[in-house]
Amino acid sequence: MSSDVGEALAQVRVASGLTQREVAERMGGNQTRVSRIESGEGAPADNAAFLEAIGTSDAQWLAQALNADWKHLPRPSYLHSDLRVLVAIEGGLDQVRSLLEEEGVSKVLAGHAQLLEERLKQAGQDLLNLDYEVVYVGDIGVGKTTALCRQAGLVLDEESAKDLKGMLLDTGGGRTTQCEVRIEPGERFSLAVHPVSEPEIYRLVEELCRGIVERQSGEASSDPPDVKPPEEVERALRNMAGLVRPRPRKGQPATPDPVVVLAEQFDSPKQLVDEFCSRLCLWRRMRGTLAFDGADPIAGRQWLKSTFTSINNGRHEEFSLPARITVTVPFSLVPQAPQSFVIVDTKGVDGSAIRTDIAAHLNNPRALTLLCSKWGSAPDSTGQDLLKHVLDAGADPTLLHRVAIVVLARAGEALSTRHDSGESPEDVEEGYDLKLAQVEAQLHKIGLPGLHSVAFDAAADHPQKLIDFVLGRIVDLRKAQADEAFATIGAINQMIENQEGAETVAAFELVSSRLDRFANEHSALDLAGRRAYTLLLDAVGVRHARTVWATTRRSGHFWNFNVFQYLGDGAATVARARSTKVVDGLSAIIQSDMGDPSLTATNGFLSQILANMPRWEAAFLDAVRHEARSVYIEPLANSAELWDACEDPYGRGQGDYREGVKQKLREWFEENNRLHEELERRVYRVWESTFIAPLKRAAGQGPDSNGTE
Ligand SMILES: Nc1nc2c(ncn2[C@@H]2O[C@H](COP(=O)(O)OP(=O)(O)O)[C@@H](O)[C@H]2O)c(=O)[nH]1
Ligand SMILES: [Mg+2]
Repeated sequence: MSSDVGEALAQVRVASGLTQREVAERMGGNQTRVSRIESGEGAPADNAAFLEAIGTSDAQWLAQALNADWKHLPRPSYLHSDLRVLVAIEGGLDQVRSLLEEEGVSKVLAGHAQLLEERLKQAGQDLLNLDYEVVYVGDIGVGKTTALCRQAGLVLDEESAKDLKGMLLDTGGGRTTQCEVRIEPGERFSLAVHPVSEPEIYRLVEELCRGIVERQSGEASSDPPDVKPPEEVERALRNMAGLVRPRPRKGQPATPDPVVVLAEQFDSPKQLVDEFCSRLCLWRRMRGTLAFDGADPIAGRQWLKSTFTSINNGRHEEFSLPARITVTVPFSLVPQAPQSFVIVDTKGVDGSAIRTDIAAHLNNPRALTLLCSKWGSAPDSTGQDLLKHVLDAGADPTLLHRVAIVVLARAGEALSTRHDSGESPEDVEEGYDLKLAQVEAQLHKIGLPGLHSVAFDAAADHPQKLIDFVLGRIVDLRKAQADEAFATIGAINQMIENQEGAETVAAFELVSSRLDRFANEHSALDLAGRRAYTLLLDAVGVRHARTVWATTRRSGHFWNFNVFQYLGDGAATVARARSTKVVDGLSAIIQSDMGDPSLTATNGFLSQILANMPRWEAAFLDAVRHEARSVYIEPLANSAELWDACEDPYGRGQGDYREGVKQKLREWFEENNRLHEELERRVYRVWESTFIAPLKRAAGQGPDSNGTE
């Protein structure tokens, strides 16, 4: 027996309110026997007798868990917080498997049973897993890092935390966090840094130097183009190169910028860039990890704070410019929760949240994304645009369970909100309620009702408020998964109970043949209404010109504007317009069958098909996204001529720069229409494999379970 048995048995007894002696009496034995059972040394029969003596529903569930074979799901810990759901799922999987293995089960029934089995297995795996990520997303300077440090206890101590000074990660007046930071619980305080690539560092230095030279030289216009890298990157690079701008001192003459002084010594910008790069001493900055080797937890926190800040600012001589930092801390990030949490601090949104890193978090089924908003503008347009974008290009039915809004309040803001009447709220709580009602109304207006939101002031509110909110979202998410699992189990039971009746068989046959006919009629999609690249061209037209330029310099791969992501999402958006029509048509047929009294026996199954359709559609759209990227990435990223032609006119005052880029890209896509055709072929193929084939299988018309026709 495994070591968690005893602990689980003891827990059940404690929850029942019985003492060891009382249980011993009920069992007709002595207390020593009970205490042996609770230390996990009891034989299976002892454990069963112990649980029977206790007799609560928890005891019954644990008895079932101990009895189960766990043939379908890996055996969970007997301390698992969702043990009873998992026991029920394992039982449901057992039933559906035996049905499938029965002699002479009809192909139609087998198809249905397989769909139910897949759904239930997935639910079991989702619920078994207790690992979650909490991801903070929002504009630069809204207070993401501060809020997450409060939530996860990443502070020096409570006192300094209340002054917002003692955060273990770097916080500041915006433009502070250099890169994505992932915080994980582990053995000890440590840091792992994944650096920015050398070619990218070189490009950044080039941009930094060009910005300075153009500002200095008389030939630049009064309004030189913006070519500087972001402030936080410039700060880190200057620190790394020992070329820090001097602090202005009152009453003293201004000291010149050392990069300007350096520039004057060279004839060409290239020489300046080379000098800057050589001063970075990248060859010395090869370290990837660093750990605190002391034992004192307070010293460990201080070490983390100062080491993190120095790496984040380029002041640690062994580390290069970070592209991603992983922080490990020797404590749980949400203490007392049954789940285990990793926290992710994303880089502040600069222009648009439509970024590959943020998209990856949103698509992660284990991640809860918190869209952080300023008080005054909540829900920030950043979050609204992001949600609209992903909803247009995807169909993940669980996405909105995994996103929530956090309104970050600052001193006095709660009381500044006004009732419709124009009156001020009486206290902070009322101010919060008013604001959240406004947020909800706005979300309703853009078609996102039901999204959860919370208001939090890192300086004044107890962190428990934010912790409870996060845990509440995870509880909701898991509850929705458990409810779905029970609905699937219900459908399995209904199918098994009715499988023999002649009427039922006829009803299933009829429903199946309709589904199959529908699948055959829709195995080819309608023609695409738009081109996949339209979304990209639209974005080029509205993103900041510097951002567009930066991506042309990186052949489309800029972290803040990734051309291939837009192509993928663009293709998915076009595909979604086509698949939605089919999904709607199928839903209508299923709903009408569900209203037919002669088909009642199939209702459980049909509602499972309805619930599963968004998953098939989401898989289709993911596949399309992937195919679009793979079709375009090679030819487009390697079109050096195109990218040069796009990069070159920047800052030369030749009309609207972005319009020019848009035009050149459009021409390229039109010249390469064969890529569009290739993508279309692949879209047809993935539609067939991700939507039509599983529908036919569920209708009992596909290849059967062992793969033979
Ligand atoms: N007064 C006040 N300042 C805050 C609060 N939260 C964050 N700040 C300050 O706002 C600045 C930006 O915060 P930071 O967490 O670095 O923002 P980020 O860029 O979103 O990570 C810092 O100077 C914080 O101290 C708050 O609740 N109240
Ligand atoms: Mg930050």
